[in-house]
Amino acid sequence: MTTENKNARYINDALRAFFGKKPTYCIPYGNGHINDTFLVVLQKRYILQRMNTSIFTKPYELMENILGITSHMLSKAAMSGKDVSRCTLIVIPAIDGNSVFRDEGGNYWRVFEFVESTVAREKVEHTSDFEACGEAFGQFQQLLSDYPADKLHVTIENFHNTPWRFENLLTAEKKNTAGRAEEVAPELEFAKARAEFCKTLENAYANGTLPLRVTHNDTKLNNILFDATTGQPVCVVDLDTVMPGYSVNDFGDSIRFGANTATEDETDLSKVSLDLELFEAYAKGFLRGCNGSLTKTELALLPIGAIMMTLECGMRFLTDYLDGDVYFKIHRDKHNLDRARCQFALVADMERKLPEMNAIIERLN
Ligand code: ADP
Ligand code: GN1
Ligand code: MG
Repeated sequence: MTTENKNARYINDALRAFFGKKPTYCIPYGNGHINDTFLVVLQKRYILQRMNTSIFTKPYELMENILGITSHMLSKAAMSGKDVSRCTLIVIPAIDGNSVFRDEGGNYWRVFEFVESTVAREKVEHTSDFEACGEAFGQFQQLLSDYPADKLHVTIENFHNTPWRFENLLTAEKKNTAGRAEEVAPELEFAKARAEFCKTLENAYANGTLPLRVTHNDTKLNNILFDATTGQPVCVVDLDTVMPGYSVNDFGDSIRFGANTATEDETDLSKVSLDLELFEAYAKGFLRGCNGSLTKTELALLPIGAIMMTLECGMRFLTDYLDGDVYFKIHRDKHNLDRARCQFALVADMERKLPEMNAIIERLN
């Protein structure tokens, strides 16, 4: 059987396991870099995902996290009289009651309710929407502030351990699996010049000044769904990496993606820069959402979080390019290299604008 035929059979098996029948249609959906996502239409719409188990190696533990987090958020929403139908992901179990289905090829599948009347965005359209997005991610962190962190499984070890990501890059350079190390010498130099900077947050954690919180850890714009009519954020999705982490990284990753004047994979680097107006709008919303819970150190480190997440993400794209594109989905030749270059160009601009970022945060406090 061809790979295509096999895949079609696995999808059909998954659909049967969750719905017991063939849907009207089932098509690839969204722009995630990790899982295979499908929109399934029966009487209602659903999201079917083939989980990426080379990355998330313990799918049952992962789903235990998601069930725990979502029921925590649902009960809080219910208590505050909010619309519970769209406030978080809702897991649909398979017919046998399990939250995960394993097909004969060893693929793991899951289903969520489709969050209706929403859109995902790849680019900020209005400054005020980005402020609302900051508030939503801040609130997300607040909602989980009383979630027992020891109940959470670590789904990816060292996910935002930037010094570890830096070491991984050096290992990838040494191994030179895809024979691309020479080609990326300038990018490697760029990262190496920031080896000490990479340790900033880990050092602050080690000396007790930066707290661990339950954080989302993947706060890019397309992991939040906006109401199709009002444009307001309604639901934070992609809960696979909810783990103990630093609030400044949740702030930083949103800035990396959403406050870039270009897209994440822009090849014309003259278009890449940090939009300070968007930075300020997001910061305003995030601080409101966090509702005064951030410590002085966290507040002071927000701009560093933005630089750190952009540098770390650039290093991860570069590592993957050196490894032969085995982690992030790519859609063209050198896609990971383009993404890495774009992140590094943004880091350089953020470094230039650090005094302005600091002044904004001081002003907002
Ligand atoms: P990945 O881990 O690959 O990024 P995501 O879980 O983020 O996968 O899903 C990919 C995209 O699918 C999201 O960016 C979002 O646009 C869309 N999506 C995910 N879950 C839902 C849902 N329950 N309802 C509507 N859209 C969704
Ligand atoms: C991945 O899953 P997705 O596409 O929302 C990645 C993030 C990166 C991001 C870069 C589990 O996010 O860490 O910042 O790509 N997710 C994982 O766009 O590695
Ligand atoms: Mg995603």
